[in-house]
Amino acid sequence: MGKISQKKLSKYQKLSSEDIFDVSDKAVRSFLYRSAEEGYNIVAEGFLKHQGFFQAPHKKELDDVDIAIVGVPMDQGAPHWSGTRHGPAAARKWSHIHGPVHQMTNCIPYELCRIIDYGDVEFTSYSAKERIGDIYETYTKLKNADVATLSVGGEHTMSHPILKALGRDEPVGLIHLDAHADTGGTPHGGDDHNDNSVFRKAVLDGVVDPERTIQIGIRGRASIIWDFSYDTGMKVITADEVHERGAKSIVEEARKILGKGPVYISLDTDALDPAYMPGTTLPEPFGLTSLQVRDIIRGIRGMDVVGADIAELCPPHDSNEISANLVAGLLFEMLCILSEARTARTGKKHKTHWIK
Ligand SMILES: [Mn+2]
Repeated sequence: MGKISQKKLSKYQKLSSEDIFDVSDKAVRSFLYRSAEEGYNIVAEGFLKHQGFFQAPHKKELDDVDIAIVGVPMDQGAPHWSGTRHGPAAARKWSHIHGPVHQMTNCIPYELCRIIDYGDVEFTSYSAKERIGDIYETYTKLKNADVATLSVGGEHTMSHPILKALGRDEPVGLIHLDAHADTGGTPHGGDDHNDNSVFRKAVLDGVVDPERTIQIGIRGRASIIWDFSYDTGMKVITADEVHERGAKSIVEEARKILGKGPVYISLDTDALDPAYMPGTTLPEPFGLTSLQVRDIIRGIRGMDVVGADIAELCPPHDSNEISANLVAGLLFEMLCILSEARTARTGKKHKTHWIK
């Protein structure tokens, strides 16, 4: 092979621009310039001006907000490893290297919705019961302000008070990815505050419709205690079934079961195999792959998603922070479909502004 010809080199030189954002897509280019002026740092290095989830502006006021990303550092309801209280901080840190443009759909959430990092739920007590009350109060405030939420735990106990606030006027359908169905009774000597009975409680409160619920990735020794799921008409898909059928077929079934109504997504990190997600409170082998989970979430695109969460990220047991990084990547997938669903629901697009 000889040298690259002068003709080709001049062609390449003409194509190369001095422009810092050498991007031909007009929408992407305009976002990159606008956000850079407002302090968003695409390189995500140094001391970031905006340290919220995905560099979203941090705000507590809820007027003019479409989506709040909220950390829930709840830790007391997980029976095995502790440490999920550190989940929101780890996911927030790793979120800075994800987004702002979806690589397949070109979705830019910040061009569709006014998104904020609301910070973490502020607890008023050390007691699990009181903390669950604090979560409920926070999400009631968000619901009253008509703000959709993307939440990061914290262990799965948090999803019950979130759903109680969110589903109070209209029950939601549920897409639940988890190793465990979390529809158990009340274990641990009658202690009612645990991550094992979250969705039984949500059904009994009338805020989740079990006939519009699909639980995906279920496996392990606890599988014998999920009668409530089957009895109430939830669709339970084991991890083995996902491996046999593939993500696409599972998504088709989920879309059929949930139909047109409001949808909530709840992802427990232990849905994933510990090989992909070591930083989880109760690792179960033979789980889903990162691509299966990503493809299932991508497949929810276009449904009326009104909220989503990821629970049980446990940084003290994370290896090389791969779990926090994966959680952040999956959160961005969720943020994209949540922003699109919000825009479809309200019929309005709003830009996120870092500076008023
Ligand atoms: Mn769970």
